Amino acid sequence: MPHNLFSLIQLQFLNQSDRILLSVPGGRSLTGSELDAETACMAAVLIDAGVEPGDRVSAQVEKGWMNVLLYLAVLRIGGVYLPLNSAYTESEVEYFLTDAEPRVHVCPQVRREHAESLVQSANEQLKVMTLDGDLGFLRDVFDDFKLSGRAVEEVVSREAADLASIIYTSGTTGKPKGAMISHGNLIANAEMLTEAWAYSKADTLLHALPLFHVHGLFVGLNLALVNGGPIILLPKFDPTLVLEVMPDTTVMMGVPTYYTRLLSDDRFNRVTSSQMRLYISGSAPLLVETSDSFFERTGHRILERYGMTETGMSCSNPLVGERRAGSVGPHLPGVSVRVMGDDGYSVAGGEIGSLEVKGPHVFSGYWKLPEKTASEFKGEWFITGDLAILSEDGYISIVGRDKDLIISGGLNIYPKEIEDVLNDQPDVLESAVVGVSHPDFGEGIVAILVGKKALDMVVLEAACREKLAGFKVPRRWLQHDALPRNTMGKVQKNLLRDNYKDSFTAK
Ligand code: MLC
Ligand code: AMP
Repeated sequence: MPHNLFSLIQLQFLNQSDRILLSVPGGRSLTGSELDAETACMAAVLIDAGVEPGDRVSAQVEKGWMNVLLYLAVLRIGGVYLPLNSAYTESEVEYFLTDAEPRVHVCPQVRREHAESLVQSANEQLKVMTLDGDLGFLRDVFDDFKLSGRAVEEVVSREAADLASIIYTSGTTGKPKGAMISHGNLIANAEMLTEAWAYSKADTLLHALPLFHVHGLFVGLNLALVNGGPIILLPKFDPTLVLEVMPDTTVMMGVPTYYTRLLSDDRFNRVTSSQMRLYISGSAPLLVETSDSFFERTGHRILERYGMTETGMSCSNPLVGERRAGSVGPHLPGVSVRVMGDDGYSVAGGEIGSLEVKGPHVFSGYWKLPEKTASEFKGEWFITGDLAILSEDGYISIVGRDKDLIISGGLNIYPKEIEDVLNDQPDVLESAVVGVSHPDFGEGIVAILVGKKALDMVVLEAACREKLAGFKVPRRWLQHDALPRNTMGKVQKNLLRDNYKDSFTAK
């Protein structure tokens, strides 16, 4: 059996050569044979740029069909795909390009100069290409290659353990870590989800998620591609566009914010959702209230699942059987889960403990960080950092986090990253960043600061914007004389969260 994920996807392209498998409303539609041929052409572009098996190719690009071709071509030639959130600032990107040392970085024209400046200082082998603009314009090279019939048809053979992707996730301490994800991990996860959700080529996926995180890339895109089901690829989550294409689709995946936004739109009703087979939610907790309102409005019970970058998907509510609101369901086929107490033993049903997972979908470690990797595994068990309860009948509920993490609109934000920027500002003595309930994003960010004098929050906000992606910038700013600390000297964030719990919800 071939271990390159692309080989499985290519089987579908070849078996359904005349069927449109990827379409962008108002843009291009590609059949199976076009996807195969154009991926081969993109593969030639990358090989021409010097990419060899095992080399990283990073991409901070706009979502679209070119982005899909780029991802598939990297897999095809045995490269390692490194997607970057389009909101990351230059200083955030600088870290990734220095740490991962990609051979090729694809970015927007406006970021080109900055990326090229890193060739001297950080990564001598880096070649920068853009999807828009002129110089080194990947699209132009691609079009030239297509016209002249240049393509690399070969699919590079890979072992299951060979890397397919590196995705950076931040952490409670230090810098972001690159999670190393193999072809075997991705294939195992796609197979589990196919079985659990009965996904098939009869499904059409409504794809509104970004392609730079696990949810949109490995859950959404991979699952549809491996099964040969058509994908309607939207540039982003826009309720008008989503409602327009919904009647032509059967499965939608989203973060809870997508579902609350749909519910607040009067155009969304039983008619728009009548063709739908399955709505799936994940990346952040889905409120019981949202699940119930959705059921009342559409007759569909959203299927909630749970996962993370390091593991892909681990748990899912069942397709057939009880989809329990407030729970992420039992473990997926082939996955083992356990809930551990502080004493190192698994806790009895109903008690809160630390969730650990094991299986063929679990990543192999953090890029260049063997010690960090070792500290997050107990043998083959990966410590997720989530707090959970396992019910007598095998359903997992995520009830909290053992990590200082905010999840806003499905995006993970580590307070430490923001606190580091704030603590570096001249008038700031110390800071604490917390997440509190937000009606749209689930959690919103509040910054509490202690200053040498009265602080100018506009200046602090600007400092954050310069260094951090917009979604990480706090939306409420407060100055305190001191931060509340316990006897160990640790900041009592629970008190701050409680004090400011109504920051975004107060009427
Ligand atoms: C954008 N903004 C956000 C935000 N997204 N603020 C907080 N949280 C977010 N998630 C801010 C921007 O900085 C900007 O503010 C303003 O909102 C408008 O930006 P936008 O891009 O136009 O926003 P919008 O299109 O409304 O995006 C919101 C969203 C999007 C919820 C649709 O964030 C989204 O698609 N989220 C999904 C993320 C995802 O794929 N998560 C999966 C991770 S994988 P300003 O002030 O800067 O201009 C994972 C594992 C698993 O977790 O289990 O799946
Ligand atoms: P990421 O690091 O971006 O992959 O995010 C993974 C984290 O998202 C997990 O560790 C959980 O904290 C959270 N998460 C994902 N799915 C769910 C869910 N259905 N319910 C609650 N939290 C979730």
